[in-house]
Formats: sequence, structure tokens, C-alpha cells
Amino acid sequence: MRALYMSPLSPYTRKVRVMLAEKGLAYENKPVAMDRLQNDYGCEINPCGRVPALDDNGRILFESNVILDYLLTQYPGTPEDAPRPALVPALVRAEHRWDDLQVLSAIETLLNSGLTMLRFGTHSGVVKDPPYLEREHKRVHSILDWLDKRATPEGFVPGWFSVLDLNLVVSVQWVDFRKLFDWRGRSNIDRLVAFHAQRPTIPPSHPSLPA
Ligand SMILES: N[C@@H](CCC(=O)N[C@@H](CS)C(=O)NCC(=O)O)C(=O)O
Repeated sequence: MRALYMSPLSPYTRKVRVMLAEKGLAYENKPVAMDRLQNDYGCEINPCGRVPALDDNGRILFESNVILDYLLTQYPGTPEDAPRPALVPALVRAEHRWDDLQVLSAIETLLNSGLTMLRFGTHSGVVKDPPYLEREHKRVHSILDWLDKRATPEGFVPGWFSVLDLNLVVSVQWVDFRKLFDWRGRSNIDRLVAFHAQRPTIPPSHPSLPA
């Protein structure tokens, strides 16, 4: 049995949904009501009390990028009709390990800033963004400038669909869905996102669609 503890609008959950689709792995969705979290979810599934978490035949994993790493390692194959470019075989490239891990961390920080804006900005009901959100806006633009220098129009790892690409596409599509900030206007990132957003495994889990 394979089950994904999830929330339909969660970008972190979506990364795992895309990877499960890439691998052609069947699973059951287990929606988690974050506002009415049962204590046994924290005790038995994810001590952080967050989604996603994956139960893969009794092995429980949490943290989206750890789950992606697990799925790539544990299920090295892809279906015969898998989309092109091919999915990378590993979370990061051995020969570019530190560069790739930094890109992943920067995208994670961008998404965290987006969540902070969602929780404490005008979306949370306040009339005006509190001044400390200015810092989050500066941060995301600094990250985007930095990422643009490391990206190519066809991805962070040209010739492949990488976990870095997956993280970025899902993050900026969620930012658009929540109307948090304008990430566009950088040529490599704009083209990278347009290129990989077409991939058949990406659109079905878009947050605007029913789960
Ligand atoms: N670093 C975690 C972040 C997961 C996360 O923040 N998930 C959100 C949903 S988008 C959540 O569960 N929030 C509920 C909470 O923080 O209480 C990951 O990559 O899985």
C-alpha cells in the first residue's frame, strides 16, 4: 500500500505528486486537515505536523525533497512512455552536488517567503502588508536574480528534467495561484518555467484544478 498524506493546494505536496506521476507509481491520497490535525498524525506520520508525508508499504517519510530523493533512489526506472527530456536519476548531480544543493535551498527559501507572505500579508485579512514583509519581498527578488544566473532556458540541468526544475516550476505556479509577487522578467527563469510547465506530469496537479 502506498499513501500520500497531502493537502490539495500545498506546493510541497504537489512536488511529490509530480514525482509519483513521473515514476508511474500508484498511490492513494490521504487529505490531512491542517486546522484539525489529529495528534496521531504528529506521533505516527510526521512529527513536524506538515504535509506531505508518504507511507510506502509501511516506510514513512516526510519533507518533500527527502521524499523525492527516496523515490528517485528506490524506484530508479521510469515508464516506457515517459516524457522527454528524461527525469534525472538523482536529487542532485554528484559532480555538482554543492551547487545543486544550494539551488534547492534557495528555491525552498523562496517558497518559505511566499508562505510567510500568505500567512501574514493581506491574504490573512490585514488591510496592509506589515513592514517586515518588505524583507520577504527583497529576499525573493534576490533569490530569483541569483537563480537566473544558474538557470538555462531548458533547465538547471540541460537535457534533463531535474528536481531543481520541478521545485522551481511548482513554487512559482503556486506563487501565481496565491497572487503573492511577480516572479517574471528574468529571461532564463521565464523560459525554463515555460519549457517545463508543458511537461505532461505537471498540469494535472495545478492548484487551480480539483484535487
Ligand atoms: N519543508 C517542508 C514544508 C512542508 C509545509 O510547510 N507544508 C505546509 C503545507 S503547504 C504545511 O503542512 N503547513 C501546515 C503547518 O505549517 O502547520 C517540506 O518540504 O515538506
